[in-house]
Amino acid sequence: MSKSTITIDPVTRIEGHLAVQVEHEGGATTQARCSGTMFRGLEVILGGRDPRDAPILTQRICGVCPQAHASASAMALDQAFGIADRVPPNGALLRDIMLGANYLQSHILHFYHLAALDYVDVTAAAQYGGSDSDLLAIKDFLARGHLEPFVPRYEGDYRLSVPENIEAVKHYVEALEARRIGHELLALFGGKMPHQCTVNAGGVGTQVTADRVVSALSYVGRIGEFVRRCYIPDVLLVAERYADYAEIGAGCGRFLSYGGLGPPGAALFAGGVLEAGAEVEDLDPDRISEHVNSSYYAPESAAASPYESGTVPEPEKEGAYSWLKSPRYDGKPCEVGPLARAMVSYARGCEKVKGAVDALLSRTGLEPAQLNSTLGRHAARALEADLIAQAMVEWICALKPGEPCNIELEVPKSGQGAGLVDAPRGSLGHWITIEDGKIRNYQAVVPTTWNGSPRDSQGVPGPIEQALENEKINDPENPYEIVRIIRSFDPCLACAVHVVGRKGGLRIEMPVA
Ligand code: NFE
Ligand code: MG
Repeated sequence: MSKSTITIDPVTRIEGHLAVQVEHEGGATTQARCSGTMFRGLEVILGGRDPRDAPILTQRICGVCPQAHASASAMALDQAFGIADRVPPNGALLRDIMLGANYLQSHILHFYHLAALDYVDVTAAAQYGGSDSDLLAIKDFLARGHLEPFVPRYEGDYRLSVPENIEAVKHYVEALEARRIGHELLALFGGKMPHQCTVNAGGVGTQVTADRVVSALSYVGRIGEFVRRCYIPDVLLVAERYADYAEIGAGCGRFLSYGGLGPPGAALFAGGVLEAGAEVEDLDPDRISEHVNSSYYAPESAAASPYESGTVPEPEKEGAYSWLKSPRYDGKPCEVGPLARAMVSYARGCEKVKGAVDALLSRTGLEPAQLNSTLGRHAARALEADLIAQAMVEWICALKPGEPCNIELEVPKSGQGAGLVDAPRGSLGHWITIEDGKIRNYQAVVPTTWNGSPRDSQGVPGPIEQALENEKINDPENPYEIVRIIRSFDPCLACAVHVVGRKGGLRIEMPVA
């Protein structure tokens, strides 16, 4: 068989605009290229503004995970203002409770409304014979020929029985409600979601009251119940029927996590960098840099530190094929996200994560090494949703009604700060430099920028690119394996390329090696 190329542009059922080109030969993939196809440049908008605008504006990077940007931005300001140790416990807890609510709705969104449709045949609902109103609504929807958003899709590898597919479609509808509850929980303390209005430097501008605490416990209890009743069992069912996906889609094998979530000393996740077969290393943010060799940015957009890296677009740049930069740790690509958090936290002996991962391994019969796979990413995300729902009960109970949630502060003339948090899709850093009381430079290095990055200064592909290489392709006209691998990373391109061109996205040609 001769060498040819599969181009998927856009990749659907992810957030934002991603194109991939995968070369294949003899039924297996060889090289892959991932391209973020839109320039956004939120960092450019921040230059010259009052630093306190940053948590408000950076949330607009994304409507899926705005809370992660609010937390990262507020933490960068806390450090730059020299007040990081004065944020009141209520403020720190509220930031994590709001971020936790964002995680829960985001993970449920990803599995049910985006990725599960790769494994669940929604059209089975046409055969439903019962009286459940949700399923009858979907059946009616299908009967009227309204198949979007379920089709078009890559066909042909659905392995659940008709009753199992129908049950999963019921959960698809319930998942919409679970996500609504997640948004309401966040809005209890943030005023609204997406893009709440209370998180800023020094804490959170709201009040803890007994009635809000009680409401928050009720909301999180309902989402946790959905996770345990539906999400975990559905992921285990997919793991059983699609067991071969524990061998498909291994990434670069190097995992990075900033850790965090929860009070100091009792954080749910550990930070570190872990390379397969090696000891976990402490994370040193000074070893993070951004490369732009394959990105549509001028060379000054890369720097040894994100404090100095800029955002200067160069859309005609020779050899470039993506609007994503290439973040690297010690010059090497790293996978970030739920799987990376699980790997690093496990290696550090974090009790709760270890318990959950060990239970998963014994239940599924998977070997630890098989977690670095398409299935491993879905499983890690589901376990994490359960752990977060449980931990949030503790965080909510630790709130002290009537006590302060933020402090008075003054904007310094100059300062620098980094806010490093783990977002639903992985490690998120915001770096700010303040001069004359205004933002001189702002740089966000975002989870999907890590995972979806193009080739770096050494020509090394990014984690998703690596996951797509050397995989079997059953039918190049119907490359379901490729989209399953990509979606397991839960890419978000809005985050990853944080100025939308006046005429929208550029359609680009990727240079084929
Ligand atoms: Ni737009 Fe985000 C998360 C962040 S991912 S969803 O999670 O930060 O690149
Ligand atoms: Mg950036």
